[in-house]
Amino acid sequence: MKLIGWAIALAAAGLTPAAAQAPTSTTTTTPAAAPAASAAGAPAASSTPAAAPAPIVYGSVGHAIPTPGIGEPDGRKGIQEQVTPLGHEAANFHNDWLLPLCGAISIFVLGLLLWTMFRFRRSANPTPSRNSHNTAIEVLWTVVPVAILVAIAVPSIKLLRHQYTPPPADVTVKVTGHQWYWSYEYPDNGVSFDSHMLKEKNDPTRGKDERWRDDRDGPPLLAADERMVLPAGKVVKFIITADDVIHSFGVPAFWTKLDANPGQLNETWVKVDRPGVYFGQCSELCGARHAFMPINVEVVTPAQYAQWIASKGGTMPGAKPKPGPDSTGASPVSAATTPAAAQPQAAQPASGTAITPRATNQAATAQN
Ligand SMILES: [Cu+2]
Repeated sequence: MKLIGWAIALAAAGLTPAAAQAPTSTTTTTPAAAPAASAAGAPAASSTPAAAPAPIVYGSVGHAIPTPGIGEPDGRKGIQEQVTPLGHEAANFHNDWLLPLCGAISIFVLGLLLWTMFRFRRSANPTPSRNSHNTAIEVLWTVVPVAILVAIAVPSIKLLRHQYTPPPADVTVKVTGHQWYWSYEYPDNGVSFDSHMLKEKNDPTRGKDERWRDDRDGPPLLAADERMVLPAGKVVKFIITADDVIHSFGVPAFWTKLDANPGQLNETWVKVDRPGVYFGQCSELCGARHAFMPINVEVVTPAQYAQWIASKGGTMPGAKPKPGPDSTGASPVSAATTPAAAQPQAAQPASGTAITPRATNQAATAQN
């Protein structure tokens, strides 16, 4: 048994370096699946001899147009508008309690300093006091700071407790960080895919057939070719891990930032109040292209979510599985290869490599 485990681990490890190469080798081919229907986006049509992939329809599920200032930076100071219960609680704690408290303390200390400098200046106070003890003041300057710390600690610990006691999840998404892209897996639906940054049209590193970023995809450096789609008003559990080095899954509008560690699962949850497109980035320095692995989350109505799952070849929990060789209809591998069917050439290995590292992790875990 152990031998078989080792064999699997070794075989998988042999393939792993290919995964590390994936961003460079696949970005040139994968996005060809989705030529920009908009812009003068002629490139994709010329290259695919067989089944041409469906053109992108902006405004449809998976391609909703972001709202300026919501879920993305827009130059404003302060915290992004929050759209989850944890986000509301944390932002209110920061804006309504921490900031005023810090402000009040700073103003009080500054006032005390100025008053002391003026009142006890040498000309006004030629013979200084020789007091070295004052019980009342000593009690006060011990008790007041303790009271302030308690006043901060209580709501802070309450917030942590809410963060770490998630309600039962309606949807689970496994998020895996790779050098340098993200992959998302919906284990209950049999859907998984990779998400790469969209390059600019004039980027010399952009492949000939690679789709370029349109303003309707999102801001530069933040738009990705595939978005994680979530249903609004449902509890979503994120299981976060990494494939190679430490990444961090951060979406500011959700108040979510959690490290993605290889060989370890971190967990957090969100419940997004309203549909929209929300952008995030890898938030842990992970290598040369750390800045180029954005996170795109599109929140839609539950009905649209079910549609999207079906369009990705997945099934909703409780729905009848599709008939086929794999009768469960929920195999991540079959689901992962489905989108690639539209483009026969090099895209298939891309999905394959996305699965392989997970096999490595599982094999390694089986050893422990
Ligand atoms: Cu990273």
